[in-house]
Amino acid sequence: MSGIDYTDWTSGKTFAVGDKLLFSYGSQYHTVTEVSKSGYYTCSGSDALSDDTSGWTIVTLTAPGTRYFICNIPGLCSSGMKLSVTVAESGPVPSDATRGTLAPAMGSVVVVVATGALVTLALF
Ligand SMILES: [Cu+2]
Repeated sequence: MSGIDYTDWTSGKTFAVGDKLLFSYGSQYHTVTEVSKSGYYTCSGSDALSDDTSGWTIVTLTAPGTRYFICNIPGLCSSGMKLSVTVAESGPVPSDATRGTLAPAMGSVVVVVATGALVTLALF
């Protein structure tokens, strides 16, 4: 998908340590590539921290901080297929409602929050 701003879907959303991101997408068409902050802003997968094309990627948010994901298929990241998430320092766990939002497209990103609930965050 192009022309979709995935960042909009997650801006202002804070996640908790232990939450999981579950990306569901067409394996022939997209990748889930974790990159540095600069890779995120330049849409470069050359410094990839991890890369998956399986169509079903689960990322566990194990520590506080910001993590950056792009689609490494040429042209797609620059069309907005990128996602950053902020994981809160330990402290009050954000409510499930704070962590979820929804938008229509193909595939999905689902957040499995630490309380065990499933929250559809955005769609990939
Ligand atoms: Cu893509």
